[in-house]
Amino acid sequence: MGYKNNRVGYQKEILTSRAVVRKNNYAILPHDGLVKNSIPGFVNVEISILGSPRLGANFVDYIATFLENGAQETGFGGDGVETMVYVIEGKLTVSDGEEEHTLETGGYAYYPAGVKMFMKNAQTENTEVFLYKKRYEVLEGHETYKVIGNVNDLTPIEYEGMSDVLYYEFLPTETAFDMNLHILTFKPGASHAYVETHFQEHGAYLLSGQGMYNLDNEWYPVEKGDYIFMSAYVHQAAYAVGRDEPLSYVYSKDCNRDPQ
Ligand code: UGY
Ligand code: MN
Repeated sequence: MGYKNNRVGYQKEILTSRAVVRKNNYAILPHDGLVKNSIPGFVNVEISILGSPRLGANFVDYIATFLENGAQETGFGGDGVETMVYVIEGKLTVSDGEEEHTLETGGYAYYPAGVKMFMKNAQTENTEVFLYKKRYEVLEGHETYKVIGNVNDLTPIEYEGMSDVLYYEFLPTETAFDMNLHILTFKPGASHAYVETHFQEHGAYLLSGQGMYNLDNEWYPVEKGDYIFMSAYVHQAAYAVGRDEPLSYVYSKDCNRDPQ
């Protein structure tokens, strides 16, 4: 616990945080506790590293705001590393150096390992994105390929038969892909049907709403702008609370591989 001077300078305020960090198990990183990082290649981009190997993840997640003329100039990912970008709000151009695509709000791109992703803000206003990268787990005889899409063009799936929990799958469900990015959205009052425990790990960025999240059998309040890391096997379930907005998050999940 610490103290900070408020703007007036003579009153003290006790600093508190909702952040929870249980390395190699789970973490909640609320938006107001994130700091800006300087990462080579990102120019005019405010970026924070979220889940990473230092937390126990086999991937790296980032939340980034591309300012006017913001760009990733040296190429994100590349040798052995696959990448994904999801545009939370704004307009972003992605390119592999040859073919260019402009992603609007809800747009996403997957680039296979070995293909660098160059990015630039395609508007003068800020563009906010969620970024993901992971070392690709090669499977003999299978190869992934570039995927470009927009969530608004996907058909939502009723998650495990529940009409108040919708699920969007960004990538093809083909064996070559060793991960997928999804959106899960709970109407106020909706919840998972049971507490999950599974081999796969997640990094989740909350896009809207408020909820209570069970992590390792502890319940935590969460809201828009929070990031949650869930390692392999950690207990996990959510209830959406609030009246208006659905609890909605974009999250990664590894898939299609047999553990060694
Ligand atoms: O796909 C999933 O495992 C997802 N239902 N997990 C989660 O929301 N924590
Ligand atoms: Mn899960």
